[in-house]
Amino acid sequence: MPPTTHARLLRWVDDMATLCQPSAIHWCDGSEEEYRALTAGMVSQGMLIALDERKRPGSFLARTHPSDVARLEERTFICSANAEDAGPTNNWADPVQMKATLRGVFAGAMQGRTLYVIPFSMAPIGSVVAKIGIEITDSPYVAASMRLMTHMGRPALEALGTDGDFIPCMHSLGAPLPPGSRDSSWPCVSDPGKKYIVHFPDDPSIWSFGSGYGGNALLGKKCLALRIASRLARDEGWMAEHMLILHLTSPAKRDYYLTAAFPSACGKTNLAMLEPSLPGWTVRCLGDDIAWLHIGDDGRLYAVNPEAGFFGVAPGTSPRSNPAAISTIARDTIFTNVALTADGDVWWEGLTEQPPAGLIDWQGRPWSPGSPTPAAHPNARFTVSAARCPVIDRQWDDHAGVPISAILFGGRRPGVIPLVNQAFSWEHGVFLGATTGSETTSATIGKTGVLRRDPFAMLPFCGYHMGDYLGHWLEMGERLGRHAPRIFFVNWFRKNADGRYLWPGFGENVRVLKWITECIDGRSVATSTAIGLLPSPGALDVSGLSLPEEAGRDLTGIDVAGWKREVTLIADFFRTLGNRLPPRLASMDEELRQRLDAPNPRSAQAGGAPGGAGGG
Ligand code: OXD
Ligand code: MN
Repeated sequence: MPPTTHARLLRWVDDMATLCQPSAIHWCDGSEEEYRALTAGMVSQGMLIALDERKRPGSFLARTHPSDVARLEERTFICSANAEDAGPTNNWADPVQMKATLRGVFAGAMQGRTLYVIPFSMAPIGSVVAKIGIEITDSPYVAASMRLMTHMGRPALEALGTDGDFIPCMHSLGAPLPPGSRDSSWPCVSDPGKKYIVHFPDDPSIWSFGSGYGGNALLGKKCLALRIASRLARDEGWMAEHMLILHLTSPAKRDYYLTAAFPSACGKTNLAMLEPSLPGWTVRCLGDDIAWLHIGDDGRLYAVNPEAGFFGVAPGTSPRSNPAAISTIARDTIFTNVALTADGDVWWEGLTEQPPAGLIDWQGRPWSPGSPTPAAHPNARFTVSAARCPVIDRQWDDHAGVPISAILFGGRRPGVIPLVNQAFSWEHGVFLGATTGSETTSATIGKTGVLRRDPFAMLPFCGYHMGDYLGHWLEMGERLGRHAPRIFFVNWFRKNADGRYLWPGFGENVRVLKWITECIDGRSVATSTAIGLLPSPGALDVSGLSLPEEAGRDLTGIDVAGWKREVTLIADFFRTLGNRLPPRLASMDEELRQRLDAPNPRSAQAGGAPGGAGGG
């Protein structure tokens, strides 16, 4: 018996079951027993490997099919009624035709499998911003992961009541098991051209077919909490962003809540759990990937983490880069595509300097340091509940969220972009966010290390026209007025001519956060320049760091020639957004060009800088 009398939900599940022909239906309650049964079932079927109970209690390793290792932007569609509304940065398809195509590919897709019905809430159940989704899937890996990543199970179904609104999220691996056929350890559709990750923002609803991996399959995350939510947020007057949320406390015990938007695999998890190198400072984590931002009754901007867990990039995560993440994943974690050690534990590049002997790589092959490919896939992940994090903030699942005093943007930029730059105003901050560029990473299928514009780190996640999205940010600034958080741009990834990083990063990033708090508090620590407000000489606390002088100059100075090239690249990018680009952004690029042409772009600007610097 289904555990609900919600008529629309029952009708939808019935319709999907008739279409997909599963051999059984299981309504997930989110209990511990259910999680144990799901993982034990996968271990006996060979979909999961149980890790050594003493070394990594309650933890598992999944190895995906080699074709199913990352998000698939090429096969991600925004099917709004009008093609125009999806904009030039999204793939669009006609919603009526796409639904017909999808009904065709889903027909019989779950034969021989169990259909799981997963009720979940994005944001804590009962929060003013919470949205309830129901995911249907034939993947027990997805069902188990959704329990770690979302507020999943019976309470979400109860919150829905008998007629509440929900977002239908339909998922299948696309690998039916007709009688007599053998299952594989990672069923999926191996031809990327036959996978679909489809959003219908006007319904709203989501259909995903053929991939069992991460954001393609855990539909609460990128599909609901970013692509669908960004469109709802625009319509309803809030913001759904690709941002971490952190709580910083100074030695004087002042509290600051910050959000930061960096493209995928650019260190959001590391910053969210930072262990400060400066004494007296603490960081507590509220989220590492997504923030839902709304204006509270007091006019300030509040952030809620819609997720309940972390789906973090494993390679590079180490006791040095992120000690809190290492403790978080000490137990009760599902690892995907990492290497297996001879004693039943996990390993990935960067975890230790020397790889242990006897490794098995992510594809199940013996691996040694001479092997031609990495032991862990570069986009290997850990999936773990937020509650396991030793530095989780006590307010991380607060219904109202936390008041934000600064928003950071950033990307991987080996040249030009300084370590930190404060926007003159909210409007100028929107310009900085809009012009975010970053080298591509292995979080998505495709070439890595290529500079691409990734406005607000939302390029793969904005569920409507990017030009309208930028307009929405400008409007939110007008509504926030004097309560608007300060906006900063950071770049931990600046390199010298030999390709070496100039900034030590990780725990030392607190030095930049410290300067940011001084800006928030109105201390005069910044100098107005052509590009924004840069740390005044001596204002950035680099005590105890042995930074070469030219590193300091490159990190906090202006590469005028580089910026002039940047202005042209920005103009080229803005042109791709066509006539929906807010004109104010185009004029800000032109004003930047003029400021760079002025006699001294490195010092205070005579009349060039946009107003409203607000206490540099
Ligand atoms: C993620 C991503 O998984 O951005 O968070 O790709
Ligand atoms: Mn992300």
